Amino acid sequence: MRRVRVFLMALVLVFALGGCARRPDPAPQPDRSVVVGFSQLGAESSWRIANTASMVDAADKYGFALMMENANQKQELQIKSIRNFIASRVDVIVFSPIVETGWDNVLNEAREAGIPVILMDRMIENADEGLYTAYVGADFYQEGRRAGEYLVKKADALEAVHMNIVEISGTIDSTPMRDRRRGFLDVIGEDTRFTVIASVSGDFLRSKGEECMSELLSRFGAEGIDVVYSHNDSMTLGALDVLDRQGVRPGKDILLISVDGEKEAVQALKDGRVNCVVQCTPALGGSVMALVQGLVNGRSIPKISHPVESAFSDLDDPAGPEPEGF
Ligand code: GYE
Repeated sequence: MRRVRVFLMALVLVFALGGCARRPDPAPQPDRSVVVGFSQLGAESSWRIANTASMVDAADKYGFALMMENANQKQELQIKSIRNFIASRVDVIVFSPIVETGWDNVLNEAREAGIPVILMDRMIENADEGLYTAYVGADFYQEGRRAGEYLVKKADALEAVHMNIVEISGTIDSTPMRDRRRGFLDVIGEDTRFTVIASVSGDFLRSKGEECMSELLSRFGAEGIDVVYSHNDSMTLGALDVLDRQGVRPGKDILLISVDGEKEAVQALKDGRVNCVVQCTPALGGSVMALVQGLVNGRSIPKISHPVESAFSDLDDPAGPEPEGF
């Protein structure tokens, strides 16, 4: 009996020591066999450039091979890229639809080929839910509301009786353009202190923001405009250049409300040249690749994921959190 016990103890010891001596498992090797086809819509703004970098970094971290094509703001090129990804039999397609309509045929082709599609950043209109597997991007309607809520508070603080607003919008029929407008109007709509006197599209481009601002100033004069609501920082920075040249004091003579949170705009906010920056994060790559990993592992993934965002303005408590900018 005693001998059996000794033998068993020895056996336990051998296993225990064996366990200690075992080398740690090697670090997981990147799975380059997973191929992600990514159609980026363009390089129109700092936001877009940071977003592309975030996708490339995250794919690298997850060890996925990224087939990336940039469409230079042309929908036909995005459709061509998606067809190319289908023909190449990628594992997952990710794309940022430049506008909301016109995707049904190509997305049906992806569905027939059995390739899941993740919409990144922008949505598609009235989509048959089966045409895409998931959406990862901002809640643009809430961003628009945050812009409107800031303006209401600012008007209260200034005891403004009436304010003329001009809107410089993003790419017509894109999700951020539609929803940033809708959210903003839903907040200020019933308030008789506000009138939107013009809405022009600057296509999210700095150069067009500049053109739009010049045109608006020549149409209404600086005295005729109290507020510029610009759908992104690039266009706001273009507008600032024009205001500077024309001797109008941005942030004082005319209030500026912007969206995104790129470094230059955050600096302009700190300098009092922009009044409010609604945050929209371009860092979506990590969430997208986590979903790709989930799909590859056969897990079910959430249909809609929004990043947590806020807004920064000249009404904030100076002791509060500092915006970082990207
Ligand atoms: O605000 C703008 C970019 O779709 C959220 O597109 C994106 C927008 C962003 O060009 O700067």
